[in-house]
Amino acid sequence: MRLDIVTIFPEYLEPLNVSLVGKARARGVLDVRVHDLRHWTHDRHNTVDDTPCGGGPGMVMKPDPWGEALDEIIASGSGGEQVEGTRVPDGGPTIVVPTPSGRPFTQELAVELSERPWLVFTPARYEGIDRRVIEEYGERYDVREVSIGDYVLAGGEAPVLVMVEAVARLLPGVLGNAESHRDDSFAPGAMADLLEGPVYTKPPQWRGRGIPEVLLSGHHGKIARWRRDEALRRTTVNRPDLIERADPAAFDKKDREM
Ligand code: 6GU
Repeated sequence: MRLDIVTIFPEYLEPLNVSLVGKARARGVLDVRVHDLRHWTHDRHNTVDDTPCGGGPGMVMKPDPWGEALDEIIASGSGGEQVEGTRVPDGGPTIVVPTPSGRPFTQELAVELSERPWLVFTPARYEGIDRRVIEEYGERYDVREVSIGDYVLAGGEAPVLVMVEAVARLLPGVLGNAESHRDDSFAPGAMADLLEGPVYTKPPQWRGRGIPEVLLSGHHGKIARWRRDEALRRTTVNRPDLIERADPAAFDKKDREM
């Protein structure tokens, strides 16, 4: 998969060299390219923002640098061989625009994006990007305005780190064990949309605290049932909204399988 990220703070994306995403890059599963938006400015001060039309607080990112950046990046990738064995098709990239005004970023969207060969992220600062940029590229490409939650951040770079990690760990060969996805909280259909329950490892006693006996019993049916009960308990406390939405029939089906 190819990822292009256009930002005025390239150093903010340095964590993409670390851990799971860093290893995926080193192995050639991910081809990540971080670009400085100011490269596509032409004035002495490398200006990327201007005052909002109609007035109001803050600044708005000018359309010109974004247009030139996206044109050049998209042209550089169209039709060519990117990572070994990963062809970027002529359909062009999926463009992900991080914004608190976007659609929620969910596990479902992470799965969808993980199936695309090429993603371009456009993290903005200030009050966002001139609307015409989103309109212009929306006519030619799949453009997604995405928010990572109901709070306001100073820019889209941290959301890009979040989204790239969520997508990268779904790519074939990135997580050691494909089974690791199966019980993820929010994995589609996994634990019928429950949060994951608590986990334990050795030693069996720590500061006077033991491990639930059932986990040491070797009884796989009982363990599965216990985990499901704990998942339900945790979801009820932390995410009552998920319980509201849950399908009771899905629980009943699980019960028959246990
Ligand atoms: Cl994607 N951007 C910003 N600036 N704030 C956010 C966000 C994105 N998602 C939640 N808050």
